[in-house]
Parts: sequence; C-alpha cells; structure tokens
Amino acid sequence: MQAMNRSHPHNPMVAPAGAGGGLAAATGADAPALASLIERLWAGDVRALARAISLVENGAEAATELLSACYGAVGEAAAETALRIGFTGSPGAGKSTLVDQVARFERAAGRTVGVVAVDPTSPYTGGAILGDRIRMNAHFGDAGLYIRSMATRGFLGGLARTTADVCAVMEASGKQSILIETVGVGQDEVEIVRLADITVVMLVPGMGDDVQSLKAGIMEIADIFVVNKSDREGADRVEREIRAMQSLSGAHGAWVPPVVRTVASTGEGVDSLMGEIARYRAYLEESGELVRKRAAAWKVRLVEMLRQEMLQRLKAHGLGEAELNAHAEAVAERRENPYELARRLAASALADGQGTRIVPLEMRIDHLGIAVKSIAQARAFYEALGLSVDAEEVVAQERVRVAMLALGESRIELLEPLEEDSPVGRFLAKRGEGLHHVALHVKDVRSAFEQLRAAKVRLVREEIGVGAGGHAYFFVHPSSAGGVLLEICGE
Ligand SMILES: Nc1nc2c(ncn2[C@@H]2O[C@H](COP(=O)(O)OP(=O)(O)O)[C@@H](O)[C@H]2O)c(=O)[nH]1
Ligand SMILES: [Mg+2]
Repeated sequence: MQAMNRSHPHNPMVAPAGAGGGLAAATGADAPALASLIERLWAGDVRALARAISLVENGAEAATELLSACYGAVGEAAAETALRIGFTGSPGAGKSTLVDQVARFERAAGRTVGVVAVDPTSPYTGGAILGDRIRMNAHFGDAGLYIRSMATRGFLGGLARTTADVCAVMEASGKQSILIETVGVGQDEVEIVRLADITVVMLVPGMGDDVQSLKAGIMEIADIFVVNKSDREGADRVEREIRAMQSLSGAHGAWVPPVVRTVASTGEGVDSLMGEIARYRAYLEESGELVRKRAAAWKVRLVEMLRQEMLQRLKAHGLGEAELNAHAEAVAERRENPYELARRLAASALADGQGTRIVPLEMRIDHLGIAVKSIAQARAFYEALGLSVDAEEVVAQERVRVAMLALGESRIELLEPLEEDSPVGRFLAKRGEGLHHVALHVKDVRSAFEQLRAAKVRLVREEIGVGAGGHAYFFVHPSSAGGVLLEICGE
C-alpha cells in the first residue's frame, strides 16, 4: 500500500501500525478513504485533522483503526512524542488567556502546537481563536497551530477517553506541544489532567479562590503552580499559602512544584513559566518519571479499552440491548444468577477469537435419536437387551411419536413419524431406518443457541422448541456438524 509508506512528521523511521489488511477490516468505513485520511493527517493537513478528530469524538467504527495508525510503530522514544501540558483552575482564572500566551511562545520557538479546550466557554472555536478579547488574530491561518474546543458532556466513552484520543490525533498530525485546558472541578477533569505530562494548576488572588478552599485533590496534581492575575492585590498571599501548604504536606518527591506568578493578559511571567516547564520536562526525562506517568495514564486507558472490546464482542455474540434487558429482568426476578451470568458472558466473549469458538457448554450425550417405522416393533429388541421404555409421548411440533429408553446418564430415543410428510417421515423415505440425530445436553440452551447463532453456525430453525419431557431444544444443521443432525437440548 504505497500511501502508507509516507514518513512520520516527527520521525522518518516510524510507519503506521497495522498498515496492512487491518484498514479493510474497519467495517462500515471506506478503507481507501481512511488510508488517505491518515496519509493527509500525517502530512499535517488541517482539514484531515479536523475530520480525524470528529471521527474519534463520535466514536466512529473506523476510530480504532485510525488511532492505531496514529499511535505509529513501536520503538519511538517516549521523549520524542508530543509534550502534553495541562492547565487547570477555576473558571475565570485565566486558563484560556495563558494557554494562548503559551501557544504563542511555542510557535515563536518554532514548535507546532495543538490546543484542546475541554471547556465550552473558552473563547476558541474550531481551528481559530475568537480573538476579540485576546488578540490572537495573528495566529489565524497558522498551520502550525490547531485549536479544538470540546463540549464537556455527552461523549461516547467519556470525556477523558475522547480527550486522550484527540491528543493522539493531534500528535499524529505533527503537533509537538499539546496544551489541554480544563476546568479544575469534577472527576472527569481529574481524569483529563492525568493525561498530561505536566500539570499547571492556576490560582488567582481575590476570587475566594484561597488555597484552603481548593478541592483537596487539586493541590496534589500540580507540577507547577501559577498565580495568575498577579497584577492584582493579594498575589503574595496566594503564593505564601501555597508554600505553607507544601511544607505542611511535607512529603515531596525529588520535584518540589515551583510557584510562578503571571499576568496572562499581558504575557508577563510567561517566560518564567516556560522556563519551569522546560526544567520540569528535563527532570521527567532524566528521572524516568515521564514513562511512569504515561504508563499510569495508559493503564487507565487500557482498562477502558478492554471494557469496550469486551462489550463489542458480547454484542457480536448476540448480546444486544434486548438481550441485556432480558438478562436484567431475569436477574431481578431471581431467575438468573448475575455473578454466574457475568462470568459466563465474559468467558463466551473471550473464547470468541475468530467469532467461531464456542465457550465450553458442559456437554454430555443426552440421547441418540433413531428413526424407526414402528416403535412397537423396534422397542422389542432394545427391551431384550435389558433397556426399558421410560415414557412414550407425542411431540406435536415434529409430528413424531417418541419412546425414551434409559441408558446410564444417556438415553436412546426411538422416533416414529406420525405422517409421511414430517421430518422423520421424510428421513425414513430417503434413508430408511437408522441413526437420525445425536443430542447433546447443555446447561443453558439459550446461551448455546445464541453463541452458535453468533458464530454463524447453520441451524435447522432459528428458534428454540419444547420437546419430549418439556426440555428446550434446537437442531444444528448436518452441514455444520460433519453430516450429523445435532440436537442441543437441556433446561
Ligand atoms: N487582570 C488580569 N486579567 C486577566 C489575567 N488573565 C486573564 N485575565 C482576564 O480574566 C478573564 C478570564 O480569562 P479566561 O482566560 O477566559 O479564563 P478561564 O475561564 O480560566 O479560561 C478574561 O477577561 C481575561 O482577560 C491577568 O493576568 N490579569
Ligand atoms: Mg477558558
């Protein structure tokens, strides 16, 4: 695939992962279109970036394939990937203004920048900043800067997931610094902050934003404190309070978060902030902390990915919304044990390597079905062998009379057609008397039925019937079972 051999914007040695047949497997997506999108994304095309971000935000089926390509080949040094800097603080603390200043600084230093604003009130709009308040008009049309505002609710799979994916796509498009703006409240936001390599916590004087009143968690996540709006009264006090809090909490690692004062609206202090960011980055790389931090973020993400994968597989096993509702009802009515159910469903999803493996169904041979012209005649032989007929009954649905002869934990089932034009009648006409079917007993007929159906095994009828003795059953077509008609029966 020629298109996939383009070099990575950062590293010419990097080729997209899974560039082979994987793209075609992205069902529902047009594989060549996706390959071309990835190629343009890697070339830094702005429209491709916007499109790719939309794909991951909407959780499109092609998103996984796209993100896999964005991740690139393994072997890239962690330090060569984009640096993610998170900015968090109360609304109005000046996050957008400071991010704007940091973006300018990075651009001036020749680095490409992506901004992800997880705050709908931020004065950014897809690809450009609404620069009335903050005069960012100079950036308009700069291909080295891309800004994306994200709504804070309603994303499939959670906000942190989406933010992580958007960052990954920006990185693939060649952005070297990724600035994440997020309001420092709520669990979602804390999750987002974990995505950043560097977390800048912003405080301001005189906003009732005293250090004591801050959410407990936020102090711990700071790698660098910024006291913004330090043109106002009280910046000293905020700084003192941060220091006091730090000495109170005592236990520091090798890095003591510095406090930087800024006036984001004028750019004052931004140089110092960038100096601290550079210093912290060097510390991260030298101490190995960068990889540890990223591993912690990946761990959270991996759990989420596994959950997603599991749900998708279960869906492929026929566990759609309706089935899930039915199970929930069964559990509520105490017809089904939820713990066993969850374990069984998970096992069935895991067994589904290629969509054809069936979870072990605890089978045993229930009976052998033998087609005979007359039960009255045939049973004489079996009775002479010492077997006895348990029960004789008519199964109306199959238009057949049935006699069961107990044989250890299994049975022999004699089948006599009630009509010539019935399944057993037709079998007799075609093949004469003989072994008609093998019946396997399973613990859970419905689960077996759903699994086999999901695995595209050919069934005689797409429904579960009620047979002799009130047992549930269905038939697997001989074409799927080596020429033998296979009955699955049980409770
Ligand atoms: N006086 C002063 N105002 C600032 C400073 N930084 C930002 N602002 C203003 O504070 C308001 C909120 O800023 P914004 O960046 O939107 O805050 P955010 O909600 O944290 O993103 C805006 O009117 C900014 O112009 C600063 O350092 N000093
Ligand atoms: Mg903002």
